[in-house]
Amino acid sequence: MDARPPPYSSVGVQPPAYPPYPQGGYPQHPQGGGKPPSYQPYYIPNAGPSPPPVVAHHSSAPQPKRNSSQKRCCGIVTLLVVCLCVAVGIWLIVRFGSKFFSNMSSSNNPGSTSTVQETCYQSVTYCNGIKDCPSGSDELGCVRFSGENSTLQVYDWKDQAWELVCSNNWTSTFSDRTCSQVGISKGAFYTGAVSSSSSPVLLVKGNISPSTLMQTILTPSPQCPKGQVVSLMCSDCGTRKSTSRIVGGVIAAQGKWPWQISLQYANSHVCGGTIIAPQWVVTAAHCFPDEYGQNVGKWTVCPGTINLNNIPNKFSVNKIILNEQYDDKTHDYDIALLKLSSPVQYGVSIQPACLPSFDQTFPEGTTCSISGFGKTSETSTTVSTALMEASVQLINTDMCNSANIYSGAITDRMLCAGKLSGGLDSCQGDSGGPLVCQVKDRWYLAGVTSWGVGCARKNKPGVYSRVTELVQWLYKMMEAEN
Ligand code: 4AZ
Repeated sequence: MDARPPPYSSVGVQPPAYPPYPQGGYPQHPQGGGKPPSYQPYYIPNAGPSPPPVVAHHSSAPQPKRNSSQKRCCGIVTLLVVCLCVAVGIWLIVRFGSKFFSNMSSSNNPGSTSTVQETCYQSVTYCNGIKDCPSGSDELGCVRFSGENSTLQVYDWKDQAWELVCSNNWTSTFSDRTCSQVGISKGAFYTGAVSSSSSPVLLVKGNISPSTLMQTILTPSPQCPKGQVVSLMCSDCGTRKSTSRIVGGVIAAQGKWPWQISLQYANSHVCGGTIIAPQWVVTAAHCFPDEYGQNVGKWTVCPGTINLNNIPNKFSVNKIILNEQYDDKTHDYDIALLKLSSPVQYGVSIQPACLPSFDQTFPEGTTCSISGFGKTSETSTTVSTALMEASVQLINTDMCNSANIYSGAITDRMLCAGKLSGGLDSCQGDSGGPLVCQVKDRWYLAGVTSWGVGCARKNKPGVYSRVTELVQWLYKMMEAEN
């Protein structure tokens, strides 16, 4: 977290905090409707204490080994036969090779990076309760939450549209089942009914068991009989349970940002992250570069700490799920989800942040907060041992894309925040950490610290992954792990 005057030296785009900063220095469902998207994550499963280091990256099917020992053949017939065999071999590899090899890597190599690639060649009906694709990905991501009331929407396969759900006959069992469907299994936190004249809507029609998919027990209806729809929150998120006062300055008080974690590799802080559920942490995809980032067993998550020299809790990581669309050149889709080996216990120092609704807006100019253990100046060689915080303002994307700022590099999955005059920003080591905005009495994860040119420079604000654009991916991944 950099809160000093902008530097005069010139360094290029900050690379991710790699190699990790040892604490002492270096050694889609379309949002508005249409079909649900098919998300295909990279999975990095935990295979025990020391998974083998890995190699394969996205859809990199192992290349067939070339046979260099080609013997000299005398007869022209033998030569022709060999040529024919080679041609057939090449054709077979091109036609079936990548599928064959990618299947091998996902099923036979626990602990290695397996690309869960699923392609359904047959026609697929999304969200009708019937798993058309082998892993059932066509039935994932069929539930979402809308607006500040967090009204429930379910994708209706008949109308091929997202629809609100009437509160008639809705019970807490339905709420719990819905939350567990999106991967948050401790039971729903809040269910309410809000007025809506929306049309068409969905009505509860059937009974429910623990494995029922919500999309199978709802039926379209022109309107809600009582004009009320379900509003649902799956956790009591984004609030502080601490009574301690803020002391001022930029060092954060215990319990002020209870969703902040330190993500560590071999016990050194590398990135920040945000608790969103007892077993789930959101961070940045760029925290996991190929070379060693995929050694799941070396990563730990430290929640409830404001000082890296005093770590009260450490959790091992069970699975690292990188957004499959993450692009390390453009920083687009810079988001990852970590599944912890065991759930964290909420308390004064550990709380989840709220995930925003997919259509929640955080208007430009809103003052939000960033926190992290990142460098306190661009030229520093170490991260901060104390958790730092700063208030930043959300910056309009068109403005951020202007020629003197980031000239077009800001995609729809990004959000600029900071101070255009410089002096206040996130920095290396803050990556993956939270940009949270308070709405009423709750803090929402609006952004994930991602990149920027330098730190705290004039006209080079921090760039954050825009969570509203990625929240359906998060739910879908958690659902798939359920
Ligand atoms: C980084 O490399 C990083 N000034 C994070 C944030 C910013 C720059 C770099 C924004 O982790």
